[in-house]
Amino acid sequence: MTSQKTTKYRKDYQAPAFSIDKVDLTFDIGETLTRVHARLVMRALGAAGQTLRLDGSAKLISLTLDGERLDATRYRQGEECLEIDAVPDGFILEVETEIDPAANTSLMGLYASGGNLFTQCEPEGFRKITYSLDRPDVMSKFTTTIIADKQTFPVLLSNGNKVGEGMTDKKRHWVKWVDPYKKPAYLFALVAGKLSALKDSFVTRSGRKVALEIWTEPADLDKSQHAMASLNKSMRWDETRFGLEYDLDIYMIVAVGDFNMGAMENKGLNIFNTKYVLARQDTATDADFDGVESVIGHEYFHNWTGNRVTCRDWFQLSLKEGLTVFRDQEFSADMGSRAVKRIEDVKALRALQFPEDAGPTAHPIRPDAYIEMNNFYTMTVYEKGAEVVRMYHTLLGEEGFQKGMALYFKRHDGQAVTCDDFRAAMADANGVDLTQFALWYSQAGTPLLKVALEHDAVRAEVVLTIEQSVPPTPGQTDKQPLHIPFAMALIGRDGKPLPLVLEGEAPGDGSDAGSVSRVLEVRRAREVFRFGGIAHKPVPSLLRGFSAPVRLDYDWRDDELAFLMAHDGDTFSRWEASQELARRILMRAVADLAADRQRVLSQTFVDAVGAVLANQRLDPAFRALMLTLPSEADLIELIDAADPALICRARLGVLNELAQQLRGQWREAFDLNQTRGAEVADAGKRALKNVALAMLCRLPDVWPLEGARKQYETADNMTDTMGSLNALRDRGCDAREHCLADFARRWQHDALVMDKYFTLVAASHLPDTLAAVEAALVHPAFSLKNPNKARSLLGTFGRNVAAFHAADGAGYRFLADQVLAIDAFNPQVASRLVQAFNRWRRIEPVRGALMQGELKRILAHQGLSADVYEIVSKNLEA
Ligand code: B3K
Ligand code: ZN
Repeated sequence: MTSQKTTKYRKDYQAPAFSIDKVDLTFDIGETLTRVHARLVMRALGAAGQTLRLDGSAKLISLTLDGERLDATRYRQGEECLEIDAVPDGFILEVETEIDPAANTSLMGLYASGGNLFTQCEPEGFRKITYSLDRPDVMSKFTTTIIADKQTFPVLLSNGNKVGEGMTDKKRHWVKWVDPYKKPAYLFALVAGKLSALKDSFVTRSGRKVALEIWTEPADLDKSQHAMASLNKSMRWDETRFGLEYDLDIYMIVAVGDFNMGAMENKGLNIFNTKYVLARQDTATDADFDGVESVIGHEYFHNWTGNRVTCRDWFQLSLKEGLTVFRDQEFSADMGSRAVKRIEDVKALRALQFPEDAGPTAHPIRPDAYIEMNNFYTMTVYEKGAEVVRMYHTLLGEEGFQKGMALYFKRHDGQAVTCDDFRAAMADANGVDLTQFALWYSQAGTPLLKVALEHDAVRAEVVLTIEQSVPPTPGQTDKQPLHIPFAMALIGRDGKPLPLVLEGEAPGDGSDAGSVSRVLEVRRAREVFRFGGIAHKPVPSLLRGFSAPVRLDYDWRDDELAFLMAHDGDTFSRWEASQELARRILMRAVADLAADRQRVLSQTFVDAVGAVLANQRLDPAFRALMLTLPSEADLIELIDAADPALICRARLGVLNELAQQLRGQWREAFDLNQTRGAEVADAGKRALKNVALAMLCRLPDVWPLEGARKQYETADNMTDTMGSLNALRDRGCDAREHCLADFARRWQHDALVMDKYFTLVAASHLPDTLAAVEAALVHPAFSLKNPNKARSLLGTFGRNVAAFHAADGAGYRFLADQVLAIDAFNPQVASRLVQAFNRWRRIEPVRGALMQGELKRILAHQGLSADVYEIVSKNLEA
């Protein structure tokens, strides 16, 4: 664990003083300890006779320079480094270290899980294995030899191609791997253990045959087919859409149950959280299947955007992550419903990235400073980063964007580069000026667009005024106007979009004049667009497709939103109208409850929801999204000094009334969307049916609860199983107790399904949820040491607005205790969990003070990790 709490700054970047052309590693895996021998072929890049400064924290056994053993007088060791003075221009350094993978609870470097060994090196895990230059701009050719007992570790894997294997004695065997591509140390990987493989092959478009292997625990092999199918699709898609082909003879994926994040793109040897590999109809929901496909895609796409071209330094992380998320989003959009995918992505961005951008840890997609890099694998770097890449695509079009990609690879293949290099490739390939666009990389905070529309009936003109502002964020007060693509349309009385001709344009003059949907380029703080030839006041459809990661402020009337819900031809904006209307209804309900006012639910709203429910022509998956109301957490972001209890009650009141008033239609939607099996084509029906079931279970009747129980008992797929359990989750009733207990018993030996069980326990709004979560901590299937378990139970609890924000502060106290317990062995996981406190300043003052108190208690804790320290201290800064 690092205890160093020093800040690193982007402006301090210095090119490496040495290169490592070759790294030869030998891992001698013993019963408990592992010996690592590293042979580094190094070269000074600057003046001769410099001091060599290596990154490393493993136990050093010996150090040899050009064959001469160095005694302790010849080098100095610091906390995470080692210095050797006056090294020659070119030399060979041999480093011997000893590590204890079973004792490694941080899951960084080489660690044990279920008796097998795995690595995780990004961003700075390689230094826990040996001493070297552990920075992404030092790229080397790696060979890896692994020696281990053949019985205990029959499978020995590393990056690249296998070039040899044999026995060292009667019991121990060795395998040697060579990776022909230069790579930074963070892409190094090793796996050793008892694993089984699902094998397949892929023929690239130039005709090369690539072996595909997915390695899992033997018992899980029957759950890896979907991952293999997803890998095949990913490889084909990258060839057809981006023209990118795989470059090694083998591609391996290994699934491990103990993993700090989703997956890791190590060259030729991806290591995955089991959550994103294993999926079978009875154990995984439709959403899980989609998650596997998208993460398999994501890691595969990194082979070009991340591995062939990597980051110069970790401040540039979004260079590979924003781009690769954009690519995986496009992949999923091309494989399934583009409309649904876009809505899901924007939902996630708003639920998780917008609060980050408005909170104490706000940072630009290319941060300027960090204490612990692991804290910067954020929604901002990833998801806002992907939105920034998407804006290039919106501004340049698919063809222009692909020209930019081609130039990027032509210039930078085999290099470690910066976000500016990417932007330059996009600009140069298209001959456009993207200077102002650079601000998206340097400014934090979600921009606000205030839009006003005026209609002049005499001149038959619409004047659209757009004012942009970027809110202040920690350390950044002065913000500049951004370059924003703003897609829009004007919808006429008949529900059809009007041809758009801007002042000074004529159809056919080479502009977009006359098209019914346009992308306006907003650059100044205030922009005015005049559209001619519009006789009647239209309803504007704004920020279509969510063309920029901004907040939008436009004063639609309720009936205009209902109109857009029925007529907007842009599926994103159509969905957005439903959310905007619901947000208004919910906000009013909160205000009414606070003021003790009675109000009946708006008929406009009820009718608009009813119309969606009844519209059989709409994709059921899309309808399910339109019928899902903004969450309690969404409302906390919209209300100052938010009272969580009031928000929960108000939202519940609206939902209950909606359930009641449309009960016949919910029933019909439930009945009409029954399916059997788990056909992908029926996923939308399952989603809609389960939304309807959850609504029905809000009625004060018994039959829906019995209906949910029946669905649980007869379900032949996990989506429907979870649909019934979710519907029962907040209802204290026999059906709930029966189904939950049965679920936990039936799946006690399946770790991933048990994660779902712990999620259900922690997400409940029933009053005894904290007690249930405390009980779950000692459930035999639970382990605080396993990140998936900690996230399922405690991560979910931290997002449970009702339980976490209990008025007496018990939820806060509980979570703070758990964070401290986890921090002692896995700072990365603790640092994620503690972020449940990030929004404490938005909560009403009494609870806010309780949250602040817990943060102070955490900060005062002895031996706090740098990870948690960085987050908590930012939370407490003025
Ligand atoms: N690049 C890895 C993330 C590594 C996180 C280190 N804390 C997974 C990914 O984004 O594909
Ligand atoms: Zn990634």
